[in-house]
Amino acid sequence: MATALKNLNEYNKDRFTDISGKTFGIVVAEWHEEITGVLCQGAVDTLLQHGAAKENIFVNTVPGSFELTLGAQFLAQQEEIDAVIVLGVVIKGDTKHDDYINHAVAQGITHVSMKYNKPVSFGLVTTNTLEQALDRAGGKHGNKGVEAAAAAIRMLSF
Ligand code: DLZ
Repeated sequence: MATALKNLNEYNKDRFTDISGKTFGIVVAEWHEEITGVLCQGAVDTLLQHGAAKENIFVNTVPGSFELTLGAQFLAQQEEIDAVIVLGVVIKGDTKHDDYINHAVAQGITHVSMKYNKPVSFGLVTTNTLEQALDRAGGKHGNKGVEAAAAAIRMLSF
């Protein structure tokens, strides 16, 4: 498995486009902001490391993850934006709110991506506990903001 992945990465290496002239919109939910802030930092750092210019990265916040879809649409509809990165954390509670929000965001941003023919990457951390969310925001399971940014870059190279 590790070898196969390594080969895949070798193959993809040449297919990463130059993103120095690309413009990115990031939309971040304010719920669990101590975690979404880490996701956002990971996404921004990844874009910068791959050559994006700081002035070409636009970060916007929305109240909660449910609002991420409209936030993504506000960004995607702007001609100068090349890709959108969506970041939020939804933690399971006593009710089914998490299910509704997660499905709405997944479907909503897919729709936005198709409508504007632009990458819109899904950086929504959906967990049962706060600890699991922290594990995915710079913890033992990495940083999903980094992964979402990498997915956007990869799709711009398609
Ligand atoms: C209401 C709500 C709840 C219960 N939980 C979360 C959550 O875990 N993560 C999140 O990003 N947002 C949550 N929200 C807020 C909703 O996403 C939304 O902002 C409100 O329902 C207002 O539309």
